[in-house]
Amino acid sequence: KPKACIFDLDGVIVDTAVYHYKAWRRLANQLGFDFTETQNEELKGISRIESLKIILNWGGVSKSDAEMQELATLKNEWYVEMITKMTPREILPGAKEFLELVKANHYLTALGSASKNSETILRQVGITHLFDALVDGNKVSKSKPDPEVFLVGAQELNVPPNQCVVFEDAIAGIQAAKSGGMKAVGIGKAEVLKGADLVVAGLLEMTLAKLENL
Ligand code: B16
Ligand code: MG
Repeated sequence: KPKACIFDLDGVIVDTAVYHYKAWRRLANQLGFDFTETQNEELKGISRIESLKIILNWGGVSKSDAEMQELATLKNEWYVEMITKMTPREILPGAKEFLELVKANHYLTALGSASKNSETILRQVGITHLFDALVDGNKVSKSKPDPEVFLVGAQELNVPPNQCVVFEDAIAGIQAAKSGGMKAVGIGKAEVLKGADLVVAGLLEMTLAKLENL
C-alpha cells in the first residue's frame, strides 16, 4: 500500500500554463514571431531556460547565453505579475479536496514541480499547509524526465520510492516517476500519458480506493 503522494503543480493542481503561454508569447512577439497553443503544450513540465531555447528555435532566433538569461528574466517578471494575482478559485476541480482526503488518511504529501515560482503559487491559492515537503526548481537541477525532483521529494518525506505515487500531467513527468521506481497517475488523456499506472481526467476523479489499489 502506498504511503506518500507527490504532486506536480502546473496542470495537476492549478492551470498556470495559460499564464506561461501569455508571457512567452509576449516575449516571442517582441522578438518578431508567434507560436500556437498546440506548441505551448510541448513546454509543459519543461524548465524555464529549456522552454526559452525551444521557443527561440521555433522563431529561428539565436541568442547568446547572457541574452537568454535576460530574456528568461523578463518573461518571468511578466509571469510573476500574473501569478501574484491568482486566487483560491483557480485550484483545479477536486485538487484541494483530494489533498485534504489523503492527509486525513495519514498519507504524506509532497510537491514535485519544475517551477521556481511554486511557493508564490501555493501561497496565492492558499494550500501551502497541505504539503509535508516542497520540492521545486529551486532545489533540483535536473529536469524531468530525470527523476531527481521526485526522488528528493521521497527522501524529504522519508518514504521509499516504491511507496510513493506521483500525480503528473506531462509525459516527461510520468517518465520521471517511473524511472524513479514510483507509481504514476496521469492527469489527462490515456492516449497521451502512456506508461502511467492509471490515468484520470483530473483529481476530481481520484478516490482512496483507486490510490490504495495502485
Ligand atoms: P518557472 P510543473 C512547470 O511546472 C511548467 O509546466 C513549465 O511550463 C514551466 O516552464 C516550469 O514549471 C518552470 O516554471 O518559470 O516558474 O520556474 O508542471 O513542473 O509544476
Ligand atoms: Mg505539470
